[in-house]
Amino acid sequence: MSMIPDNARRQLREEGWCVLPKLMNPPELRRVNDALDRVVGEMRRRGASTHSALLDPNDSNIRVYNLPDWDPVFVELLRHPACLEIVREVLGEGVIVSNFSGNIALPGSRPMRIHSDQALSVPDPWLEPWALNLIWCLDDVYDANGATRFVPRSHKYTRFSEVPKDLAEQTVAFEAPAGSLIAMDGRVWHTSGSNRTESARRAMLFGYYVRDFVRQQVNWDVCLSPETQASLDQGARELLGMGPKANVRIGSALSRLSPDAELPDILSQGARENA
Ligand SMILES: O=C(O)CCC(=O)C(=O)O
Repeated sequence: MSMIPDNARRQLREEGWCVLPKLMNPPELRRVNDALDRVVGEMRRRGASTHSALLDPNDSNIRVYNLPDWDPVFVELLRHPACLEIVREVLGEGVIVSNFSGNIALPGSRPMRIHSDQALSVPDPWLEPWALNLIWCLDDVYDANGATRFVPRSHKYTRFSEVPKDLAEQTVAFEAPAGSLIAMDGRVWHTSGSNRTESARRAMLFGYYVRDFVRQQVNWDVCLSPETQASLDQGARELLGMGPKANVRIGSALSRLSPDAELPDILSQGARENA
């Protein structure tokens, strides 16, 4: 049975986003939050910076990269059945994880620059979704605590020249209870909000999935430790796009010498798949 209600599916297609509320139950949410707290504690213990000065105006944003290397729970999140269902529906069967990182916006945090993630990975024109963000809310997220801000329907912009200069002024904040998953078309223009609260944390995890011919932001073969790599099963390795082979799936029927498939069949099959 589908985990994605029809109205959410329609909203994702037409508006570029949808929220699947409370996909994690309280113990699951606690487990993920505990893991994230451990990561931040360990980064501090090692003296690693949690401030990305290239992205964030001040150090009230705590950035955590390479999540699958820190705890198996993050690999489980990437493979959550709802995530796999929705990425396959939007991007098709050939999907890999380009990046998985966390951004904890503490009081005083300020917005980064507005962008679409597909525009970070793929030159224009952006005619189809080649990327999808699946964002886990580890706290209630809302305007005042700096929830991600986005421009509804901005996935319709196909070129840099179409993107309005005042786009940052058209954003609205996501609102979702802790444990929810936000699905956002990779072409949606968005930014982080300002956390204007006294004490409310806003932690969100950003799973960035792409079609498997798009080069990943992270090379997992290099970034995951040998121990993590050894712990991954074949399904996880494939989802992370790991191993000696990279971009060989799409044209495989075309190049393979096979007595069962003649060129005209392959050409019409390819035309159907690309339609
Ligand atoms: O933290 C957020 O709300 C947005 C983060 C983001 O868009 C990014 O890191 O690219």
